Amino acid sequence: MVLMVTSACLVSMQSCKPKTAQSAARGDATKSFVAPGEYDEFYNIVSGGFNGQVAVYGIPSGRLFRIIPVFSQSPESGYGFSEETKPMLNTSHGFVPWDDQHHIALSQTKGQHDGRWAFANGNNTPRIARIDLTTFRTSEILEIPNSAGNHASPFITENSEYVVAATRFSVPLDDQNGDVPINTYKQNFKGSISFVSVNPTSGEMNIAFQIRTPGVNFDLSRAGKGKSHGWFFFSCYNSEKANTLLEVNASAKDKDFVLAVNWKKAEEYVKAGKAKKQAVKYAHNIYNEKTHTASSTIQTEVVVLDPADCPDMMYMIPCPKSPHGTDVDPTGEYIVASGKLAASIPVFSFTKLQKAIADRAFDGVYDGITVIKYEAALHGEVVKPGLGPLHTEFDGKGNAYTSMFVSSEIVKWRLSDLEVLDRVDTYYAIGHLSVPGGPTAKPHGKYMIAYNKMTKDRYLPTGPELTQSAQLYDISGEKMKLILDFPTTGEPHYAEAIPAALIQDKQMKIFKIEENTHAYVSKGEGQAKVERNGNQVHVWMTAIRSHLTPDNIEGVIVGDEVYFHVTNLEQDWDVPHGFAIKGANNAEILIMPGETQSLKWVADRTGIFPFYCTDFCSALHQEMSGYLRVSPVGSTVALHFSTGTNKPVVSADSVKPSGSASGN
Ligand code: RUQ
Ligand code: CUA
Repeated sequence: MVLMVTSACLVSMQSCKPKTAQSAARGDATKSFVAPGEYDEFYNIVSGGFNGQVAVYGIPSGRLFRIIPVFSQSPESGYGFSEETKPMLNTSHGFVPWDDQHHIALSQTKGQHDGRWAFANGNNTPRIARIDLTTFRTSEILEIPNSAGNHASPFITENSEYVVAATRFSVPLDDQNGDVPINTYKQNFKGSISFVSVNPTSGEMNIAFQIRTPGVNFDLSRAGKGKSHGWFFFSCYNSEKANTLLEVNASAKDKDFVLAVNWKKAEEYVKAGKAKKQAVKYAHNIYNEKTHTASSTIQTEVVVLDPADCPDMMYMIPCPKSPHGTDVDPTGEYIVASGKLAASIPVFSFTKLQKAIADRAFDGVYDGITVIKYEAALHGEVVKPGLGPLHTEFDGKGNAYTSMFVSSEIVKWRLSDLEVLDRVDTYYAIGHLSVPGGPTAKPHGKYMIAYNKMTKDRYLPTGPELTQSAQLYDISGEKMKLILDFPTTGEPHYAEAIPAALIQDKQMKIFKIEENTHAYVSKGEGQAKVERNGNQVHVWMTAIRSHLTPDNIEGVIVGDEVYFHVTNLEQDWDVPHGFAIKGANNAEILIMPGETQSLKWVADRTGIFPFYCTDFCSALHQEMSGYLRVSPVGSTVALHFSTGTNKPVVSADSVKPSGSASGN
């Protein structure tokens, strides 16, 4: 199949569809079969690409369990629509309800998955999110200043000391005048790498420091581990510093670079006071599971290291042709850099890199950064592996698996002697691949998942847009075997799978109502009420099978902003209630047991507006509803609420003009 790929394919970076696809493409699905009622072996946490969310699948079944709202509003749960969650999407640009989510990093302790958090990058408006794996909800979002295109992110160190964020686009720094001609790229555009610390107890993120870099494009990265712990490796392209037609102009040079950063040394420089304060603006958003409310704070300062002040902190390793993935093997010795246009895959040795630095085996300087001699750091090259290498994962048995976009295949090769051992087709044009635990010191192996960029004929067609194509392979034997196709949502890029046993027993089942400190909680129906404050009407509402309290509300006037603060009084697992009202300009809210969430609704006309529970919660779910009456401006209808009783008289005239809210 590889032989059929023409060089035209290679140059245009387009996938060439294998001719024999249908015959070779059938897998042994019995190995992915999980019987009804049985559990999967792994949770697969998958990036959502342009849907801005993160999805959770079971492996080996490929069943979809959950879409976790992260950077995009979700009308299904009310995330980003409810008053409590809107601050999660706040940025220095204001409310940004969408992003492009590419990479996942699961928290690690001693180089192994610890099942606490999943980190996710927002590519477009640079952000990193932290998802709590006990709630499968977004707990925190941190905006990254001095960045434009947070692509090389959020890769993590072996004890979750840091997640990183390196900018894809170099741009003038945030405190510079950015109003410069684009063709002054070489003078004015700079790169930046952020080291975001992770609090070992709470998980809270903070920008510990940034490093200013030459104005290249950072693509991907991996932390060192084991012997290379303390180092970070970033692939960069556009070392040409082109600002137009990058397709051609950023591929002019024979070699770009892998940037090796000694972050332990960077920490020392920060301690020694070498980092300079810079005025910036970025949002830090945290969701509090006790108040069930997010807060957003705008931060105004970062500290930045300039490599010119920090000798020996980083080195450039030459790397053929616009490297994409830079992946570190489980031992921490090998750094695999995949040049998208290269005919071979260079594998660097951490030991040799250290020796090259000690021996000063240098090859000049790139924009102030010492360049290591290519051969001095090289373990060797995988020769003719396939076309368009992108990403490499590892099985912990000394083997590496590299995705080949152009030749649509995965190539298995041996780290020690760089010999190609096996190859298998993907359908089609694979981007990322993922072995459970592949980026850790102890891969779980067994399976490998391909995330393909083209779907073509793999599924029933659905108009111009096809579903996304993921494929599962059994890698337990010598030969890789296709065992399942499963469609995915968004456009998955990277994913990480983790043994179910590490998280399934830690799941939060309910929020304790007695611990709910929401500003508008009602801890029982007796606390339900309606109050007016100017043109704002606040409704303290409760939900329990199968009624809402209050369920009759009158005295709302056209133009009022009504806030429904709904507390779900249930204390049983799997009994959410929803809340929706006719004409709402936002979404529903879905409220978990013990939780309070608020929906804002503006009365735009007179009339009766039904509201109801949206989640089929009981046999009498359809009865779980109520009515809100809106009267015209100047009306004398008093604010009134009730459940289960009617007011004696229901006419506007009979209600006292000064009547205040009253319940039953
Ligand atoms: S990328 S297909 Cu955005 Cu991770 Cu490589
Ligand atoms: Cu509550 Cu349906």
